[in-house]
Amino acid sequence: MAEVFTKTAGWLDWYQGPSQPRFRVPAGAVDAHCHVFGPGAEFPFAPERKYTPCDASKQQLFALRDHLGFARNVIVQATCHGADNRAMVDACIAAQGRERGVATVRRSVTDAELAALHAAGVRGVRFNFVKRLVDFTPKDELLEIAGRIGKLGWHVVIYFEAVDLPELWDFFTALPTTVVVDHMGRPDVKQPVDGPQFSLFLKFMREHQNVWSKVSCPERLTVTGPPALNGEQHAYRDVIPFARRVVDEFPDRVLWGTDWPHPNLKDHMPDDGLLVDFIPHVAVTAELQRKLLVDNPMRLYWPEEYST
Ligand code: 0GY
Repeated sequence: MAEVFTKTAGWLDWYQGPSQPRFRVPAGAVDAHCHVFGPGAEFPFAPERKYTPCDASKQQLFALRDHLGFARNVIVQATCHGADNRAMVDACIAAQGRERGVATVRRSVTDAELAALHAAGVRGVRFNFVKRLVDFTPKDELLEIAGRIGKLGWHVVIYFEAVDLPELWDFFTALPTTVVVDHMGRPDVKQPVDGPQFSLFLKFMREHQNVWSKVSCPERLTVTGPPALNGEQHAYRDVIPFARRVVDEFPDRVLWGTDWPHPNLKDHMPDDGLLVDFIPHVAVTAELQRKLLVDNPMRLYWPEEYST
């Protein structure tokens, strides 16, 4: 009998019936950071997980993609599934080329398993350093994995919090692949955009041309909170200067994603339609929007279909 999972106390379900965004994403736009959770009865959550989510199926993800006007998604393996990539792979295969995946693998992964992941649409691995989400993995193990997946043309996605960047700097700058940072390295947006913490992140991108960033998750980073229900002009306004600075300075190395179904949010659950309305505040011209939503993710995840 399938195991029955009970979601973690305080866990909010994802937003039902998201609004129609006012901002129309360009044709061919990619939501480059989202997840699937289970369903637990079909794809059980990992024993080592730090939280138990609600179900968020591939059909629900595809419906959101279509509703928001995106053409494609990149599904990032969530920690609640550990290194069992079956739910993500199942979604990628079902989408018939409209989804790519970022997996979690251990050192024990075989070349045949990597080849099967590639065939399913996986183009990267995620290394997670957020202590509330994962147990520590030795750096030599991660470097070994990075060397192997680099040979497949894959990249490494890193997730960490801003206070940990100094300690992780040497490891990150030793990675031999393209490196994609989740959510701008989670800056503390109470600090100034020109302050020492975010300046270090900008230096990281400036000095290392292989480093990209997702300018995602205003709902996670904000202190001022969500937009008013009427969709006020400055949704998540305290995050805008940070994301805008990254887009302006590195327009060819930025990605954007909804982060649906928004794991671990306990204060408010964003309306994904309003999250899309955040985009023109951080990528302020049609050209920047095209780079952020189409050119950059296509170059990274669908290079065989991408031509300038
Ligand atoms: C995110 C953020 C979080 C969680 C995960 O894999 C995950 O569990 O990524 C978080 O809790 O900050 O990018 O989805």
